Amino acid sequence: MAASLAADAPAAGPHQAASSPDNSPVVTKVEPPNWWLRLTPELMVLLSGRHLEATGVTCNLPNLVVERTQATAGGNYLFVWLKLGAELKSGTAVCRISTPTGTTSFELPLAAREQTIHKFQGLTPADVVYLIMPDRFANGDPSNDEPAEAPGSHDRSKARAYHGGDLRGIREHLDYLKDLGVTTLWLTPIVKNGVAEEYHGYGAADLYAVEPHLGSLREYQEIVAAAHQQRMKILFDIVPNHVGPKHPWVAKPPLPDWFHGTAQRHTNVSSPVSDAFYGEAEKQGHDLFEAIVDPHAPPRLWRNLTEGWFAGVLPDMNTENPVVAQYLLQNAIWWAESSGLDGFRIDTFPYVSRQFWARWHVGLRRIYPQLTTIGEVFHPDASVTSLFAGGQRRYDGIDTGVSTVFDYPMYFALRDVLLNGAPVGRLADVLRHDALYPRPDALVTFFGNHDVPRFVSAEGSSAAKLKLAFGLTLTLRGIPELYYGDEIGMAGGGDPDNRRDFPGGWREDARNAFTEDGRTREQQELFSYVQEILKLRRERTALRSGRLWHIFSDESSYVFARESDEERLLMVFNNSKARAIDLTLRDTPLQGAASATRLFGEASLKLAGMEAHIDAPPQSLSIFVLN
Ligand SMILES: [Ca+2]
Ligand SMILES: [Ca+2]
Repeated sequence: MAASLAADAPAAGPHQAASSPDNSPVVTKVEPPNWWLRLTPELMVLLSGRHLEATGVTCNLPNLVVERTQATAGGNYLFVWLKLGAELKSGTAVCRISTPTGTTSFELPLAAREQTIHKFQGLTPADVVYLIMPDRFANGDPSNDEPAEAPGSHDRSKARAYHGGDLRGIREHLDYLKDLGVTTLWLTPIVKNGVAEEYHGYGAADLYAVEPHLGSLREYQEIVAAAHQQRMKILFDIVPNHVGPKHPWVAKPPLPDWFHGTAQRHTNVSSPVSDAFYGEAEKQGHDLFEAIVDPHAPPRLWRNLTEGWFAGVLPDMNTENPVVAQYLLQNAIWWAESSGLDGFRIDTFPYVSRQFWARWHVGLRRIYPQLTTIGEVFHPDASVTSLFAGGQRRYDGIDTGVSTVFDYPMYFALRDVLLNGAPVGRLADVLRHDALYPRPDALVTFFGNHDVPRFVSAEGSSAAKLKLAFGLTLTLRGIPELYYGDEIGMAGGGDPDNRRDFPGGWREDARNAFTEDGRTREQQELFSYVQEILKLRRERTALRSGRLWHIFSDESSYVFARESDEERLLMVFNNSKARAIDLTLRDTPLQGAASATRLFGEASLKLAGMEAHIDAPPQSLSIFVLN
């Protein structure tokens, strides 16, 4: 493999050797940079450097055995597979590399695992996720705003430049998040990125380093520890599908088939067929994942989606290559073990083969059985999204292993109902598809994230509708996810306008919305509304884990119950003008209720035997407990 690549690309790497006084081997990078005892039986180390055509590799620690090696890309890389014996003791392994032109060595620190209690916790429906884009939340350390290696990268006046937010800034505001009532932070990717406009983190240039604008590995470890101390959890945003265009692998891949294609020759993520293929009248703005989960679709209909380069520019990892798969699995384990994180949000989930996910999850769960993984499947149809959920095998026999997926179908329905005047019955229609999911209660519900326009700025929106979006997301089944700043009604259009700085996160900001004094009256009203429902969620088991029952649904209203062992709650959502709703509780889990007490909102509810009379104010959500 190495020889053929060198022949294909004679101008690559080896020419650097001309500056070297001799052709002696050099190691410039070790991945992973360290590992742990009794974590995995084997470890694959990827060395970068020059003249690494090893004839032998030996390590100095007893019970650390070099199983095999493979030099590639004309000696620019050396893979070393190590067997870690059960008797191996902690210490720094020094491994000596012999080549025809000399010797060199690399070091691999091997440590005992730290205590695992209160780490790798995973999520439950009692959790509420808060999504933060670290560059845009709070600047805790102005000294890292423009790292020496990235001159000109920091400019708050430019929407696509780094703004200075960082990990320390988030850690310093954990009390704000605790006070709001969220339990789990999802930070967009923190790995080192390549260029000035990759403040968003989805263009990795080094999968084993923290982006210097955001801080250091130490600071990531500190924020996870601080969150755990506050009984909060942290989700790591991981992107096995691709790296960024500036990753050194792009110019010099470790293996000829490290990526799907090369920088010069690759396909792009696009569907070879139009939306009309499945009868859609017009472009719906999402990729045709239907073809990936369609038993009748030959590879021609989906291969571009799984092997094409995302956005035409993001180098697509060849996850079918077992060496690539091992690299990516080890990388996920390394971040987990290094930090104690509680789960992974998985980017671009459908764009990676289902077989890869199955194996990746088996490898991960062997070590971290509780860890939650959440797949991003950006699609409005539950018959599509549910097929990616783990814990089941359908026609292709593959269990992806992913704990759950985002509830994009509910996202689309919430926006359609609240903003576009779609019938409220759309909500019940989404919910009836829960039969397709192994764990519908763990679906991650949301009405906003960093990829869509802010809810309050979308056409047809209003402050009242934003409240309803919060109200429904926090009372329907699932694990809710909130997008930073929506709780104070932050505005913004499409990417990157939907990623504005949180007001008060920078010392020079005129207002500090992290404090009640710094919030405007409107911001405080909304903040209190969200805080109050989150408090109810903590107090009421039925809101967290209760079974959801439809009670009433039509064009403009949806009335639903949540039933736990302890209690029965009734939610009344009215999307139109003030109205009365008469309904019967006969043959529902609410049958036999003698009284109703309002916990939240302005509606009234009168019970007369099995019959209920509700007066619902315009555009409102109310919560009752029935006894
Ligand atoms: Ca900073
Ligand atoms: Ca892919």
